[in-house]
Formats: sequence, structure tokens, C-alpha cells
Amino acid sequence: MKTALITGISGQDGSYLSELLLSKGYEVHGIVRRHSVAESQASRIEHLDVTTHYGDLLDPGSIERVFIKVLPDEFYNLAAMSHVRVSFDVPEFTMKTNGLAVFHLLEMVRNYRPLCKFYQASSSEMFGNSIDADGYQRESTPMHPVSPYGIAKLHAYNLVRHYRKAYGLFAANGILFNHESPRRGSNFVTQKIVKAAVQIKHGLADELVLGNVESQRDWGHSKDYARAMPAILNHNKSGDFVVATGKTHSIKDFYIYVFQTLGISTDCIKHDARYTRPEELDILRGDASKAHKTLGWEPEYSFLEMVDEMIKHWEKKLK
Ligand code: NAP
Ligand code: F7E
Repeated sequence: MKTALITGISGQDGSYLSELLLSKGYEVHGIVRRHSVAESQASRIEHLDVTTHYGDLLDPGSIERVFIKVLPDEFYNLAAMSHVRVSFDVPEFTMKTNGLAVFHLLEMVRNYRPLCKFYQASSSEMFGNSIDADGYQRESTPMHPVSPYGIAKLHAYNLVRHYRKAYGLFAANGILFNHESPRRGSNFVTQKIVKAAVQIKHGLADELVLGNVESQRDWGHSKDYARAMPAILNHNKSGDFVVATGKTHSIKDFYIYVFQTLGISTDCIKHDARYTRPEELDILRGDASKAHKTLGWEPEYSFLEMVDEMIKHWEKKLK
């Protein structure tokens, strides 16, 4: 039986990854932070047979104690300040959590368990507005991030590559493009739109306020993307892998589909600059050919299946 340790186990991806690893027979441990609302602490994972430990990425000693106790075979670092817009408000916190903390994790692996495989949740936000001539971003595309979040993630990405090359660790980056699900935080644009649209349909809200609706994203399903994580760690060689669908939609396309599906007018959609960013990433479209060929990874959900699942979730929840 393999043992996995997951930071960010209580997040969207952590919950799907835990389900997957448990189904494969792993013993799963995760690190959670203390919440003032105790019910919120593990609401996405309370149905799962995992062992949780208190810790915080900004308290390296707390993670080190758990790491030494659990001695995992696979270590997934999914914890992060994951909201790009908010990263402009708390840049230093974001740099420490998403960047510097990864250095402490890699040192821990190097010092205490160098055979433990390390997965880093890297992001398409690292590309910024850099895009290849054919309109795709791939592993070789130059990275010029346009947010504190992206800059911090690039710091961590480079640390992972450095520890792989300098110290021979099995350390890998999953460069994941946007992925959503019914478990997505409701201040990310997809979940915000779906939740508000269902509320509007049922008379529970009367408007939806958005920022830039022209930007485009390559959206996949978190459950599909969680499958790529152990596949990356169980490949015979560590490396960096883009995980994406290759299909892109604008925010406007997204809300038009949701509002049409629910049979409501888009007249109640308003704009407010407070949801825009000082620097915007305009378009993401990933080329996951390496993951297809090397790992045999393919997404199972289509874009519309994913959106429909999110709509059904809110219809059921608000009933
Ligand atoms: P999420 O739902 O926001 O989950 C983030 C997790 O990190 C939560 O469990 C959170 O705990 C935890 N966390 C935050 N700061 C922490 C700290 N200082 N110490 C310990 N735990 C901390 O994000 P997600 O969508 O699952 O994404 C997982 C990872 O993939 C993140 O690193 C994200 O940046 C990256 N990523 C996501 C996407 C995407 O589209 N979803 C794409 C590319 C990369 P609390 O619940 O206590 O806040
Ligand atoms: O924004 C625009 C916004 O916050 C998507 C994270 O998981 O994916 C995610 O980051 C787009 C942007 O995701 C609103 O300006 C318009 O262009 O849902 P989002 P994100 O910034 O792409 C990457 C790959 C990650 O790694 C991150 O962890 O939608 N937008 N109006 C809005 N966005 C939000 N949040 N709220 C609005 O009202």
C-alpha cells in the first residue's frame, strides 16, 4: 500500500485527488488549516476516509513534523493562495505561500526522504500573455506571468526543476490549465456565474456583477485533472506536463450558455471594475500532447458536460 501526503487536501483538487487515491488503495494523509468555522475546514472531504493533520505552509516546522510522521511515498503540494485577483491584494502572502514555501517542502524531501516523489501544482497562469505562433501554450512556451500569483507559481516551478536536476529528486510540475467542478470556490468566475444564474432564476438574486468578460480560458473538469497528478508521479521519469483541453471559451460565451440553459435574460449582468485586474491574462489554450502521448491522459468530460454538472449542483443545492 502506498502512502500519499497532500497539502491543500480540503480544496477542490485535493478532494478529487483523495477520492482517486483511496480508490487505488493508497493510505491518504492531508494537511488542513484551522478555520474559525469548524464545519468549513473539511467540508469537501468529510465523506472520505483520510487522515488530516493541522499545518500551514507558512509554518515549515508544522509541515516537517507531519512529513516525518507520515513518511509518504508521494507528496502532492496542492496548497496555495489560489485566487489570481486576490493575489494583487496580498502579494507578499502569495509569494511566501505559493513560492518560498515550496523551497521548504523540497528541502524536507531532500533531507528526510529523497525517494519520495514530489508533485507541484503549477499553473497556466505562469505563461501570462505569452503564446506560440499556432495559438497554443505548451511546455516549451516562454513564461512571462502577469500576476503575483503567476510570478510566485513560476518561482516554485523553477525550484522543482532545480531540485530535480541538482539533487536527482523525482520532482514534477503539473502545468494545469483552469479546471472547475461543483466543488469550485464560488468566487472563481465559472462558479460565480452558475450560482448567481440559478439564484436569479429562482428569484433569490437580481443581478450578476462581473469584471472583464472578453478574456478566454481553457476550462476542464477538476476530476479529470486530478487523474493526471498520480499519472505524472507514476511515470518512469519526472518532468513537467501541460494538462489542458485545447479548447477555449470567453467568459461571455460561458455566461450566455448558462443563462440560455436556464431560460433567463442576460440583461441583469452588470460590470464593475473591482472585478478586473491591474494586468490581465487575455487567452489560455493549452496543448497537452505530451501528457496524451507520454501518460495516456485524456479528459473524459466535455466543456458542456462540466457546465451542466455545475448547473445541476446549484439547482439541487438551492432547492
Ligand atoms: P483551492 O480549492 O483554492 O484549494 C487550495 C487549498 O490550499 C485549500 O485546501 C486551502 O486551505 C489550502 N491552503 C491555502 N493556503 C494554505 C497554507 N498557507 N497552508 C496550508 N494550506 C493552505 O484550489 P484548487 O482549485 O483545489 O487548486 C489546487 C492547486 O492547484 C492550487 O495550488 C492552485 O493554485 C493550483 N491550480 C489550480 C488551477 C485551477 O484551475 N483550479 C489551475 C492551475 C493550478 P483552506 O481551505 O484552509 O483555504
Ligand atoms: O478568472 C475573469 C477574470 O478567477 C477567469 C485559478 O484556479 O485558473 C484560475 O485563475 C477569468 C479572468 O480564474 C470575473 O478577469 C470576469 O480573466 O475564474 P478566475 P483565473 O484567474 O483564470 C488558473 C489557471 C489558476 O492557476 C488559478 O489558481 O474571468 N472575470 N469577471 C472574473 N473572475 C472572477 N474571479 N470574478 C469575476 O467577477
